[in-house]
Amino acid sequence: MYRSILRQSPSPSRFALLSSRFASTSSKQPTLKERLAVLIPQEIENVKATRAEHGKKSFGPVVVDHLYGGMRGLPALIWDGSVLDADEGIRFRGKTIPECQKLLPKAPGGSEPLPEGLFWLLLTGEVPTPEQVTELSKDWAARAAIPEFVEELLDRCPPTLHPMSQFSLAVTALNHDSAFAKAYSQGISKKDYWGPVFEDSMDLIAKLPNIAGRIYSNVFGKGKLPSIDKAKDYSHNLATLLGFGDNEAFVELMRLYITIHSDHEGGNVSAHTGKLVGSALSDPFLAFGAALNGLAGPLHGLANQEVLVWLRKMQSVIGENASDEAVREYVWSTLKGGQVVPGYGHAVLRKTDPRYMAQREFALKHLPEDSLFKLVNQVYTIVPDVLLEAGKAKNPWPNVDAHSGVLLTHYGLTQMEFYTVLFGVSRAFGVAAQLIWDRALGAPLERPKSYSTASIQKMFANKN
Ligand code: FAM
Repeated sequence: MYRSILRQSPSPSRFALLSSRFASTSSKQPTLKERLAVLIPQEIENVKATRAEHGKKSFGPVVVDHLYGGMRGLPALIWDGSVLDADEGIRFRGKTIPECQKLLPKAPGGSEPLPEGLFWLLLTGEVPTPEQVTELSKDWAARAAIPEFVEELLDRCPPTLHPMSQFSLAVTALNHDSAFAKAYSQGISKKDYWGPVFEDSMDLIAKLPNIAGRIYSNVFGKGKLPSIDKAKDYSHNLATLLGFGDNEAFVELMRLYITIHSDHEGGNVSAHTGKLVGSALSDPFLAFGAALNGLAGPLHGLANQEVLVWLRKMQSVIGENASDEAVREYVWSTLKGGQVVPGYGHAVLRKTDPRYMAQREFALKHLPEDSLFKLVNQVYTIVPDVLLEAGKAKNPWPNVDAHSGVLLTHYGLTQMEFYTVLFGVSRAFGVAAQLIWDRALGAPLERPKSYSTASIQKMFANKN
């Protein structure tokens, strides 16, 4: 049976083999685009073979509750970049977060993976060489400038406009220079879509630090934006634009943060929105702008802001260094007020999110004595029991958002309204990778069927 190169986790020996092949055929290692150009025809054949063999097979029943229940768990999408297991958590192309931390190239002197490597992995299923990652850093730095009219657009936003609204506005406006939109209007053939979508995706990712930095500076009065350093990696430049480039621990945090927030399989609101909008052949800027609007919701990415708001409110009500009993009571009062406990629960996960654990490990290494970190730990020992006792949430354990704000606050990035922007910068990596593959594989317009309640009643009348 046909087996895709993309599904294989490259073993160290295979990786060595690939590297030596590159070395023997050319002194310059292939770029990401060159590598994709090789992989895409193979994957097209792989999908063809899979559909020919399994295309008419049933995937289990669709029940009426799926239609009313937010399609929870309904098998409906294909995305090879990452897969989420309810108990184990996310794997990027088959690799867990600790494996990515170990295998992906690092900055000199750094110990967290460079997100450039994660993007390469998401797109190709292969671990890039340090040289390939450096080339990607350089490529993104060269594409980083944003058009003057987008700068002006951001400068004219009132500081009271939420940073996520400003973010999506600016990203949508980048469509002005979309290579794909231009190529489409000039009659590009379907089989070539992925090329300009790749270029747009690279531009999109590259320009996000300048957009995020400008929003941060405008909204929180941080003054003139520094320039990016073309010799530095993506996370370093993002940190610089936020005013934290001299803090090596913060730069390391950004590398880890972007890596773990990049992708969470295809069905979450932001990833799915990007895919859906892209299926109409909207270019990557329009598709990702839409994804950002989904990420801005409090049940999704805005939860990282909500966690800090909730923790601070709790401290103002029960004081700092409160007893476990006082924290427990506060959690109950949140639930009794008809609100959710932000940062807890998940639509798929049924265990503590490994993204939470990766951030906890980082905190234990870099800020074990931080008082807010101690509060997060205290909350971790209390909330799951309360949620279990309340009996509604299917997953009482913390998700990624329960931890991220504490780390950012520790280094002085205390403006919680900005936190989801950083989530958005990271999520671009997954959405962009998915858009490139969707166009390469000719993914069709998405168009599921909706029903009315009356039609459901009629369909099942007199049937048990
Ligand atoms: N606090 C209180 N109630 C909760 C809860 C929480 N943390 N998590 C779930 N529930 C409730 C939920 O509201 C629902 O109540 P109703 O039956 O009254 O509607 C019930 O438990 C069953 O929900 P579920 O099946 O366990 O979860 P869902 O799949 O419907 O929703 C979440 C998943 C993430 C939206 C939900 O757990 C939640 O609201 N959590 C708090 C917000 C949050 O942290 N979101 C971030 C998720 C994160 F991973 C991300 O996307 N970035």
